[in-house]
Amino acid sequence: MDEASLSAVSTPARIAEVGQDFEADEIALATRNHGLPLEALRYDVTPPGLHYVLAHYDIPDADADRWRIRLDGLVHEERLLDPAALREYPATTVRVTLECAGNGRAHLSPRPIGHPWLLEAVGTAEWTGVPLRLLLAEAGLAPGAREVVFTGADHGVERGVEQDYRRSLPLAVATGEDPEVLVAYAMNGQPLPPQHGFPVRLVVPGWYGMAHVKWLRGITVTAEPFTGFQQVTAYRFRQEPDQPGEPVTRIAPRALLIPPGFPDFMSRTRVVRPGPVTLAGRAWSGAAPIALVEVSTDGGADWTRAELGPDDGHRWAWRSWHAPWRAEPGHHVLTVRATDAAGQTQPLEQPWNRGGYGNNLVQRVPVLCLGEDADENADEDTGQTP
Ligand SMILES: Nc1nc2c(c(=O)[nH]1)N[C@H]1C(S)=C(S)[C@@H](COP(=O)(O)O)O[C@H]1N2
Ligand SMILES: [Mo]
Repeated sequence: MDEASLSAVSTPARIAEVGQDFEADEIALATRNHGLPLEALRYDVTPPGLHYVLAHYDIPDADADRWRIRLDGLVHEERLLDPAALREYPATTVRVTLECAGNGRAHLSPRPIGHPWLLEAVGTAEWTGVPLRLLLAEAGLAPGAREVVFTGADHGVERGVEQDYRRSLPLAVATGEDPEVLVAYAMNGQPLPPQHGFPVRLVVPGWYGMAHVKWLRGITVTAEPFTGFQQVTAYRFRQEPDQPGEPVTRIAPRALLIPPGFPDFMSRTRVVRPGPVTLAGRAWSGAAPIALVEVSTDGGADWTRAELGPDDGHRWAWRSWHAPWRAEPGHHVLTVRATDAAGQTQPLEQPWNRGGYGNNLVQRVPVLCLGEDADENADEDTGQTP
């Protein structure tokens, strides 16, 4: 009899045929790992239960009293930290918009098979913890230190490779002050919920989700670049499978609409009544602050500048925006695009790669505006939007 092997239960990277239905394993991932209901874009800080969730494997069974984070490798003094010890340091709180690098993947054609996010893999939270650079400075970096590898307590198999969830950061990022990487133990002032990394996770403001290692149990300073699965196999921009690919790092600019009007249950198509409608939403970028948000109500032919909400100093969190629209009966496609201060603008054509990472194609929202006689208050703002 053949030796049992992991390849029997673990599938290689795949791209769906154009027009191919979603597979049962994609649907299973989508129900385990929920997205932000887009109407929750209305909150400056996402209520924790509405923040998107992604876990590659299982949520570990974590006991805070027995939890230890081993800080080792190229340091002068190895340390064993526990969550209570982290709370002895002065607390730092940062408001951060977190987005999965796979957000938008399910809209790609052809579709990379993976977590089938449409556009809802985003959320904003206030994370509290200790700056990583303080912990590294206390342990003392030894000569030759180049990267820092973070290990989560979750364990699984991916494309035949058994592994702990592990990611690294270059030393300059790990010890940086802008953004400042946090070893976080609280979300919105409460202990981390199990699904968001209880008891301790990493937070890397401005970077896509994969860098924010949850259930953190190891911090290792190394001399060599880390070559683990989540670093060199996953999270690379590739057109062909054999390319090394560029690493996925910071969040590309994106704007989303708070869905206007009301939805059809199954199609989720938005329905509005004729008259003034306030279009509103959020925009963010991990590279530079948001500089411009534009809205199109004719599918992308004409663009008008939206008004940005107040700059409240939360550099690493999304910014609100709004724009007036007078809805007329018929079918419309609303589109919104963000530009950041580094000059990056969302593309109108899909930026395709095999992993479906960093796809910040503009959002398109079909809207049906009902006929005049469907509404007796056509001249008033119908209050269907915030
Ligand atoms: N240990 C561990 N950390 C992890 C992951 C994981 O599977 N295991 N998933 C990463 C990915 S891909 C994303 S998008 C974010 C999601 O964070 P959230 O669930 O708190 O929104 O966690 C990251 N950190
Ligand atoms: Mo992710």
